[in-house]
Formats: sequence, structure tokens, C-alpha cells
Amino acid sequence: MSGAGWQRIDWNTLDARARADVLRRPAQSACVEVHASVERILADVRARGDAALRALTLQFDDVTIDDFAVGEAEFARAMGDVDADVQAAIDDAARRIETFHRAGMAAPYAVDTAPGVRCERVLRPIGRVGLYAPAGSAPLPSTVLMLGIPAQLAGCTDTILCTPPGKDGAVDPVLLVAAQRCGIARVFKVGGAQAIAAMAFGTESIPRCDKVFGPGNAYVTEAKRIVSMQGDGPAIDMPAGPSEVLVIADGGADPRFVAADLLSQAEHGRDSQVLLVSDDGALIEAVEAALQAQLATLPRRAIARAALAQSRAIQVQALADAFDVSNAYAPEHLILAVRTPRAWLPRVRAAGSVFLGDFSPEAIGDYCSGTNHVLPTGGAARAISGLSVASFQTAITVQCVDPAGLSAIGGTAMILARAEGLEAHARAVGVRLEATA
Ligand code: HSO
Ligand code: ZN
Repeated sequence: MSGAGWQRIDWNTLDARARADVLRRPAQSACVEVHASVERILADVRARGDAALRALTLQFDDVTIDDFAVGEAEFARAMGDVDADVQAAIDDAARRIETFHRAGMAAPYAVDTAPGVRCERVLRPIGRVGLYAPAGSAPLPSTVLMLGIPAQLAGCTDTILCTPPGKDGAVDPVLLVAAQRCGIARVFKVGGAQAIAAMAFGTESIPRCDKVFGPGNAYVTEAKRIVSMQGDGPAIDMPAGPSEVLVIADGGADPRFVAADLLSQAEHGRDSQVLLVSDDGALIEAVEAALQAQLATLPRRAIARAALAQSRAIQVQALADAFDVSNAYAPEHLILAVRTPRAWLPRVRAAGSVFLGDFSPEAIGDYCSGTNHVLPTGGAARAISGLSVASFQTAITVQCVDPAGLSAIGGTAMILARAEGLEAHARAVGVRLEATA
């Protein structure tokens, strides 16, 4: 323990097992209870539809909702009430998110693999997509942009959004401005596991979706996991867990910047995790002092302190070792507060999103650099990427073979079919070769 409330680790003194322990994510509390309660909610919504949603919304959000759909009047009020500078910031962020995501869109392609054999890959938007924007400890309109803009670029024309109502029965007006900016006209006032259930199974007022996207608390995450495993359930974007950042800092880093970045992630939730990895003990101490100073005036300091209590500062011998630590942890966000950050980038093998250099805070990626902030957590970055336009599309392959093409490659298919003992396959080719011989 240190004054920052986190654990100080000397990496070099640890054996392999101790290192694995240091990088293990904090256990998620009350998993069994969460699972049981989510199962109950899912079954209730499946059986009783809107009536269940109404009862659950009263129970969890403390408000009675008659009509789940946000009406035109509420949208219009939001557009009138939200400050012009906030609306302009939403538009500014949206344009940059659009620019980045558009540039990364997959293009359809076609290639002749033999004369007369054309193979293609075409892209289609997913039919109906359901977005979830949490509003628990803070409504996150930026998340609406991160989900809604790639959906729009993918060509999805049937996009719905669920978000919990406030105690007054209204949706956060800033969130509605963000929804409007990405062309989402159907917003429903329902949150938690019951919102995921509604999008997965459909109710009288909420249509069933083919894929469900978005972050949420433990209940939302568990509901997404369960519905995605059901035979008739929707697909989901990715397993989402508590948010995390790993900062690799060298002796030249500014401790105030590093501390500020760590706190920006720590303020998300008590279950957030922040890691500092450095080859410089003096830098670690300076960051600890800066954390204490900055925490004193941070409005969400209680949350940030709780997150720090399960966080770590790891001292390594050489900067190269810091990259081994980071690759083993596979952080959602990785900040390289080092002198030649781009030169180190090739060492990064597993991370959701990387922030290069002293002037690239994670917060800028959270809102408006243009990259997506819906990213793999919990080590999933080892094999899963953050959200992109492709997350909202399916790719369909196409092939067109003419008689010359079939005579060129049909023999290969027939030999392989017979090697597999599948005579009908061989004949499906052979009958055509004979017809054109
Ligand atoms: N850092 C969060 C995203 C976010 N931050 C939204 C602010 N608003 C998870 O990547
Ligand atoms: Zn954030």
C-alpha cells in the first residue's frame, strides 16, 4: 500500500505465479446473485412483455412509465433545452467519429481465382440493431455517438436505443440530442437487464433486435451474455466489463498528466482498475503525490478512491519489460507516456485503444478524437477488437462459375469430395462437366 491507496509492486522480485496474480482482474462481486436475478428478469420479460417492463422499471428506477417510447415532444424539448455549446460539441465529436470510422470501412471486393471463377464479398447492414446507453452513475451521451455513428455508416436503417428513465420519467436530454445526431428516432425508456430482455425477445412496444450493443452494469452485461447464448437470441457486440487503463510512463513523463489520466478512468466506477507501469521509481512516487493532490478536489473522489484501492503501480527494470506486462494484461486503454511513443508501438500486441505520448489523454478518445470508446475489457483485447462499422454489418461471400471455370477447377472438387467419401458432392460437379463436355 502507498499513499495513493494502490498496491506498489516490484515486478522483478515476483515469480511467474505472483506476476499472474498481480495482473488478475478483481473478482466481480456477487456473480451468483446477479446471474439468478438476471435469469428471473429475462423470464419475466419473455413471458409478460410490457407488463413486466413496467413492474421492473417501477422496482429498479422508481418510476411508472406508461409509454416507453420517447415521443416527438420530448425530443423537441431536448433540442430546445440543451445548451448550444453542448449541441455544438456533440456535432463536433460526431463529425470526427464519422471521419475515422468511414475511413476504416471494409469495401466489397471481387477476384477471379481462375478464369471463369469469380469470388466476391459483399456487405449488408444488420437488419435491426438495439443500442443500450447506461445512465446509472452518469448518463453517457458520448456512448450514443460511439454506437449510433458506426451503425449509421453501416447502413442500418432500423436502429433502436434503450436507456433508463430518470425518476421524473424523462430521458437525459443530452442523450436525446446525441441520438438525434445519429439519426436514431426510436428511443425507449427502459434500462438494466429488462432493456436487454426487451431487445432480445421483443415486447408489445419494443421490437426484437438481431444484435444488441453497448456497455452497462453487471446486470446488463450478464443479460447480454445469457441472451446471446440462447438459440433464438440476438448476437452481442462484445463482453463488456469494468473499464480499465494501463499507463506506461518513463522518467520523462509529467506526473500530473499521468495522475489525471489514471483518475479519469478511476472515476468511472468503484470497480474500474488503473495500472501504472514504469521503470522509474521517482516517477511512481511523483504520480502518487499528484494523485493525492488531484483527488482532494475531485467531485467523484469516493468512487476514484475505491477504484484505486484495487489498482497497482508496478515498477519494472527496463521499459521493454513494461510492454511485456501490458501485453499480458491486455488493457482496454493503453497510454504510452514515454519519450518516443511511436517507436514503442510495434511492441504493443494486445490493447483495445492506444494513446501515444504526453498529449494524448484517454479522455480525448472517450469523446472526440474519432476512435471508438466501446472497447474490449477484462483481457478480451487479446482476441477481440473495439467497435467499428464492421460490427454493424455482415459480409456475404458470392461465387459465380461459368462452364470454362468449372472445367478448370471441377476436378479438384471431385477428388476432394471422393477423398471425404461424399459421392453426391462429386456428382454435383460431374453431372455439369458431362453436360458441357
Ligand atoms: N472511458 C469509458 C468511456 C467514456 N468515458 C464515456 C466518458 N464517457 C470506457 O471506455
Ligand atoms: Zn472514460
